[in-house]
Amino acid sequence: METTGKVIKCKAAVLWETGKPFSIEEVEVPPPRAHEIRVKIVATGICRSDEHAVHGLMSGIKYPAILGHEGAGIVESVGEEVTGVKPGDKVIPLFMPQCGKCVCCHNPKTNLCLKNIIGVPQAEDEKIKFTCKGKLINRMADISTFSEYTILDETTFTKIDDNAPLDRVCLIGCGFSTGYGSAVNTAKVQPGSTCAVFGLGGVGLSVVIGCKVAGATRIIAVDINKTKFAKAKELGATDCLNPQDYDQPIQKVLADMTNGGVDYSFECIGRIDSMVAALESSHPGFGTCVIIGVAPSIDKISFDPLLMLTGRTLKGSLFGGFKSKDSVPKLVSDYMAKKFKLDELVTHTLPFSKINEGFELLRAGESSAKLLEEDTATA
Ligand code: PAD
Ligand code: ZN
Ligand code: ZN
Repeated sequence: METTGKVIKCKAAVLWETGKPFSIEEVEVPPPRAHEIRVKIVATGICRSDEHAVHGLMSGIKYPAILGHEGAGIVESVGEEVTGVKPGDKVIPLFMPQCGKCVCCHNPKTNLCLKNIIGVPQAEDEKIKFTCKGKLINRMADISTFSEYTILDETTFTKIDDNAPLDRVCLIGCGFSTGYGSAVNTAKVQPGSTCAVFGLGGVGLSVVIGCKVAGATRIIAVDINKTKFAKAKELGATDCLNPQDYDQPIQKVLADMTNGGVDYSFECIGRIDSMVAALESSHPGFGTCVIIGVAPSIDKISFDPLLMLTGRTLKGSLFGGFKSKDSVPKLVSDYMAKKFKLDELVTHTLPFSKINEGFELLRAGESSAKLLEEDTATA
């Protein structure tokens, strides 16, 4: 390709300061080094974790930064020693890397990789791949999908089916896999069980899909925004509750509805009070609560220890427990084989240049997953 080996100048959404809107800027993306590839991002979703990062609430991100971690794209060029992928191949960037070498990668009980930002912080220069107006721009989760081109280390991408629609399977890069896997891997929802899902954004709706695929017979969806209920029902929720409609705490309402509590509860909001409510709504003796929502690290969770002594299980899940490099291609194939729904999660599709409008939709609670696609006007 004519760009191979050269610096590419392209558009990216730069967050110069936390709490400010993104600026669409021209950035320079260097050629990939050994063990890296350079990818043209074709579509990217906006996840609530990006919004947390806008406000400086995700640990491990330095600013100015290019955010975005739910994308899909096409390989533009490959660095030395990269195997198994060539220009033109379709890939999904992985915010949870899988190095295949560390103690966690070798352990089937976890999908964490010690290369992960949540595990061991990487050297500063490892994170910096972009420049803009002479300044170094930091990255999010070492992948930064809010850019027309991005550099990916071989541990942070996976090749997918050549026929996969990138404007759909990008959701497998975060929200879908996170929710779906939390049900089928982390909780291991059993057929005939009862589930409660707190929060019906892209993640919570994907939990609903996972519970349904796993054979749950009752799926109770909880959200303060009633406009989310129609989609939740379409995807498999059997009951929808707005906590604001009740005088009692929602965990009490759930316990009354389910003969003492649910088999599995999932917190997909990122609020400490909802995490405790989700735990309290799981049945004593055998209930399992899975925390998925990301709360600021300064928040501390506190609850009655008796909740644990009486036999509930509290778990957390990142990326739905999926070992990313191994699992994402299979999830893409399963989507193409129509084993689960995904298209229903997309509520809006915007050109990349309207990224700030996409975030406004998220803040207004009007969307579950928003996609930003290549913007021919600004490409
Ligand atoms: P979203 O903002 O699209 O959805 C959140 C939903 O929660 C919305 O429908 C809100 O109306 C609803 N909500 C807000 N407050 C309440 C409340 N008090 N009671 C009930 N419902 C409420 O977010 P999302 O689906 O993109 O992400 C959800 C969380 O999951 C968020 O904290 C995000 O950072 C986290 C996340 N975790 C992982 C992971 O790997 N663990 C991955 C991706 C996202
Ligand atoms: Zn995400
Ligand atoms: Zn690893």
